[in-house]
Amino acid sequence: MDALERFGWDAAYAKAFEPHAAKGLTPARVAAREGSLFKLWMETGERLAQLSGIYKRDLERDVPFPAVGDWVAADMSPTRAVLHAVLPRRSRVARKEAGERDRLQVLVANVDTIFVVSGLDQDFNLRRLERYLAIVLEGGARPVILLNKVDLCPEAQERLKDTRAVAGEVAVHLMSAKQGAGLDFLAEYLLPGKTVALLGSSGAGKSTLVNHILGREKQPTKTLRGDGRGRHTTTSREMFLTPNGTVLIDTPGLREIQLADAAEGLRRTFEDVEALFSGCKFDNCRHHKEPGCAVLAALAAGTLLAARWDSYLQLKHEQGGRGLTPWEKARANRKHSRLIDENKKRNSSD
Ligand SMILES: Nc1nc2c(ncn2[C@@H]2O[C@H](COP(=O)(O)OP(=O)(O)O)[C@@H](O)[C@H]2O)c(=O)[nH]1
Ligand SMILES: [Mg+2]
Ligand SMILES: [Zn+2]
Repeated sequence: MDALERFGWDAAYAKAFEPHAAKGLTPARVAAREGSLFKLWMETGERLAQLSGIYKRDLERDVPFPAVGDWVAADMSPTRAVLHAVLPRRSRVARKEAGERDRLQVLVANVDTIFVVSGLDQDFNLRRLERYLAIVLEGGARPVILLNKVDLCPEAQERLKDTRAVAGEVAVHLMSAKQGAGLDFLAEYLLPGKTVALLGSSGAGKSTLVNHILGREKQPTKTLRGDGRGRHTTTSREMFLTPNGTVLIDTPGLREIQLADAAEGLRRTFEDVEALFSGCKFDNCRHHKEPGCAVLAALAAGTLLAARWDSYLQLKHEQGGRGLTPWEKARANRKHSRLIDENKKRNSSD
């Protein structure tokens, strides 16, 4: 296998690269970013490259900002490596950029599997997991949920059950990165030429798992303070090659994960919830107070947990404004706020 293939290159990428090859450019994969420099992995080794002037100018329009995992076309002249183009992405994980502007930030690109890592300590949060699932499913990668720090959690089995209830088809594994326990499942995902990225809150144990897989202390891990919050943090996304030839991407914890457009991801994350809608008596049921509403019936029967319905409404609410005029957006927001309030009232009167 040549070097590029070890980093995930295949015939389809080679095809997409043809026009760039004709211009004498070299294929490479973005392994990390350091300020305005991109660390590229290529056939002959590693190099730092900057964006071409034209590419920078085009960023204002429609070319993507290169992300870790991207395949790019670069001019590897001996004096200066310059990145000219990004190949179409096969998958990506993107969130809405923090702050007001409705811009997309691509965290990683061209990933086969995403390990969504959650600590079984204060970190455990089903609502946040739903958010991660929606984001990952939207971007076309395969999510796998890892419940880490099983050594710290006497209720691990209970939590596994609760997680499986929201995970649908997505696999869930209990493990301890620190003790190296419960890691047999890794063999199913860590395959030569495949790319696996880790996502999850800061302190969940991502870098500990990366180090375990690499068999060396490559990524700094945190020393925990008394409150369970870490101090040393992985500061950027970085790609590694495992001993068996899997490309592994560690990421820093995300403080905020706002959904960008994720209609498809939400549909797949909440298939069980949306399946109820067809059982409502009225086609235009708003699942509010309508008679014959299958959602209200499921909530009353306890087959749909109020917290999950709340979560669904909340995430739909965050999606609500997309593509609408400000006036329509305000109206949609009011409607969703009302539904969320109603649901809260219903929960507290249980
Ligand atoms: N008890 C326990 N601690 C763990 C486990 N995995 C990671 N940790 C600890 O959790 C802290 C944060 O781990 P780290 O890998 O830096 O988390 P990251 O922010 O997700 O990369 C460190 O102190 C690790 O030693 C585990 O399975 N069990
Ligand atoms: Mg880390
Ligand atoms: Zn209904």
